[in-house]
Amino acid sequence: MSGSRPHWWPAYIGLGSNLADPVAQIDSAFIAIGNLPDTQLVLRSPLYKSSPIGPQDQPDYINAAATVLTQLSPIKLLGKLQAIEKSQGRTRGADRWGARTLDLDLLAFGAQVIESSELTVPHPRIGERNFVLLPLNDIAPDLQIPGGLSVARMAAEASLNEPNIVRLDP
Ligand code: A4P
Ligand code: MG
Repeated sequence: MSGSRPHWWPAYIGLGSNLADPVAQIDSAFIAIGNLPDTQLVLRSPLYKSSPIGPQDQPDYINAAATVLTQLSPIKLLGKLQAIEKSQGRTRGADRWGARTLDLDLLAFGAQVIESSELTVPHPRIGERNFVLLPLNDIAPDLQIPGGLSVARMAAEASLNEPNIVRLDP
């Protein structure tokens, strides 16, 4: 029966790093995401370099985005992403928005809206952040953020200067 077939959900992941060779951290994270069980890495965006939002006494970030298809539940996928962060040396300090080797945010999961103590989807700060919107727009411009606009519309309305951002890949 088709009802018992596992469902493949499209999910969108934001990647960020500003410690310990950020370009290598993002490359490793793409590989790790591609190796997740019951998950296919479909698209990876170009890399962007951006000045930090939050505390300014930290290095510039490398940011990117990924599209996956997954049979995992949102909370299982979040757990797997946190395990990748941990395996790449992420420690969680008291510093909000402080420097980190790897940050993996679940930006959107199909058309689902989730508000639990562990997970908020869509990620609440997508629309405020050019370092999320520009790479996401490269791979999913037509994605409709539940409760919001398309990624292309949001990217067109995003500030290109706050923070300063430049695409590294062609
Ligand atoms: N959590 C809830 N919803 C989600 C979600 N959709 N995706 C919970 C991921 N996690 C989610 O996350 C804290 C808790 O959020 C998790 O335990 C999870 O249960 P965290 O990764 O430990 O904390 P964080 O990343 O420091 O917090 P936050 O608010 O997610 O930070 P952001 O928004 O990711 O900002 N500047 C530039 N230029 N580029 C950056 O990438 N990143 C940050 C971090 C600051 N400034 C930056 C950048
Ligand atoms: Mg995070």
